[in-house]
Amino acid sequence: LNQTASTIWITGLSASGKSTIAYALERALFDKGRLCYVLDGDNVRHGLNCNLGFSAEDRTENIRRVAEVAKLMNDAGVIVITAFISPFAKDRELARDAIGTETFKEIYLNTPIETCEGRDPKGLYRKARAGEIKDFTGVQSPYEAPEFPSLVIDTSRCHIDEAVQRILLQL
Ligand code: GGZ
Repeated sequence: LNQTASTIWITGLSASGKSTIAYALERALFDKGRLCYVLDGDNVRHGLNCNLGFSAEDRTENIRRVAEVAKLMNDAGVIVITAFISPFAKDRELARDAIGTETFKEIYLNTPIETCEGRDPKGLYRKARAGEIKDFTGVQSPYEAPEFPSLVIDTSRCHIDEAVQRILLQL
């Protein structure tokens, strides 16, 4: 390997398109023969982070562990794509510090909350509005937008293939 593997850190609201873009990007990199892996709530929150919920403290610990795993995988030569809301700017900065500024590419999905809420694939926004879920990001819990992301993508205006191409240009 003549180059450190990157971590592509995708941040944004629930239903903003993080996982969809992450897996499409993984496919595109795989087709180029690159070793890559997606970390998301589905493969991390059920295992490594199964003891964590959605309080601010638990989200911070979730992101800290994900960043350490991403760093290890980058050291092993794997391109890592993360798809976590990661709502707190300070937690993303700690992730950047752990992974390395050159290696960490922050991709901000600024899809409007109205679009995310309209998609509501798991009915979580509806439940949050009904008070059946507390601490839901964008409803009762804050999302702090990145100040200087590598890239900003609004998935209500940008087709998934175009989003993948724009991210590939960052690598
Ligand atoms: C936000 C929640 C919550 C609360 C459950 N707030 O759209 P999803 O369902 O599939 O993805 C969301 C996922 C968020 O987990 P993360 O690990 O990405 O969050 S963080 O980075 O803030 O630690 C959502 C579901 O979990 N979910 N309850 N209260 N999202």
